[in-house]
Amino acid sequence: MTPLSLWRHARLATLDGDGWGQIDDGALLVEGGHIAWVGRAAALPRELAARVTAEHDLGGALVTPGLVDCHTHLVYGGHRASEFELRLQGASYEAIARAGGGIRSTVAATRAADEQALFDSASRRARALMAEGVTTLEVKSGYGLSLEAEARCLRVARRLGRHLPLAVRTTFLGAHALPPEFEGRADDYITAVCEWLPALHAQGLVDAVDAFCENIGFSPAQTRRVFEAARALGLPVKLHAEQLSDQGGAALAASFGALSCDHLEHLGDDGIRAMRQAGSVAVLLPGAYYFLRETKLPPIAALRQAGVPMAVSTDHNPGTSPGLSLLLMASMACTLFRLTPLEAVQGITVHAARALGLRDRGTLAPGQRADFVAWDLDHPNELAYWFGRNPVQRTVFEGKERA
Ligand code: DI6
Ligand code: FE
Repeated sequence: MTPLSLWRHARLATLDGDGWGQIDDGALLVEGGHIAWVGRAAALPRELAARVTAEHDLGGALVTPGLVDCHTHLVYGGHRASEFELRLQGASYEAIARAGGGIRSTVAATRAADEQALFDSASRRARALMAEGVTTLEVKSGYGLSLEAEARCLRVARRLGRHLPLAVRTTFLGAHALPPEFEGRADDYITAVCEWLPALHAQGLVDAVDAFCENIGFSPAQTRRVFEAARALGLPVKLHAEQLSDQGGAALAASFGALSCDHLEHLGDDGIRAMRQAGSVAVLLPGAYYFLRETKLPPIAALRQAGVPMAVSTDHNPGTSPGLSLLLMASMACTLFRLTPLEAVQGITVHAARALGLRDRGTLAPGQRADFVAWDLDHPNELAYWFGRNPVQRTVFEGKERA
């Protein structure tokens, strides 16, 4: 029998069910990287207690599931601080993109960077997220925009997952922007993206497929072609939808059973209905809303009323959300988007896991991965309350304490 380790003296917020799932005097029993049992310490069955080989005292800390950042563009070269200055002087994000700046400038810097440099900068960023309790991280490509450079970025993402105590999910976002060598030939570029996908998938580099469906990105018809290529390989899709305008992207993505539709500031009722029917998660990205000084709010009340699960993520990227604090995003989801603290915390745990198609994490329950965080907090609503403070005490990843 595999050894059992008992993590005791915890105040648990399991997030299992509709509420916080609070259990005072709680304990977790971990077996081989998974949770074998969770509950009130006094209720631990005798036969399990007899098999415990290691005990850890959590000192009465609040314990939640490990955090999940379900939408990041973590791998890229350079930064865009000068573009930020231009925008502060009045230039719009779209105008900068149309003039060949924006995403394209990061593509140039990413292509110029070698794999080790990309790994070094991305792992520094990943460590910043991990320090705040992130145990699962999604990483998109989308700044290479050639087969070779997209593969390089996805390899870097995979390497992060091998070298750090962190679970990494990769998403191919070849349809992020039109690279300069395809200027005026967007349909040809989409053909290329659809050809690259099987090659990248064959190298084990792709867990999901995404696109930027927008007037400065790709049309719904082009997005559909990318999704058909994904479906042919059995890969799940997600979409940057309705960020700057309503393109009907969410409904399109939902018709492909999308795991999630992300951004959604301009989402309409049809999109909400389609997402509800497909079971797609709405991924809210308050960092991009804030940094673009957007004023159109995503339709939170309507999403809530429709029962569409809402996740919250950093959208970390150099152009529209250069932030590395998932807890700050939880706070901003409340102040800017009017989520409740419970919704915000579900958004960075259980619903974020669902946005990645993962059902083995995001709550504290038997059978779930043993990824959890001990916090110097009284109540889990404080996760969305403090900002600029890191209340992490200890993080356990796959049953082992992270240094
Ligand atoms: N929407 C975003 O907010 C990021 N990508 C996207 O499709 C921004 C990417 C960037 O500006 O570099
Ligand atoms: Fe994004």
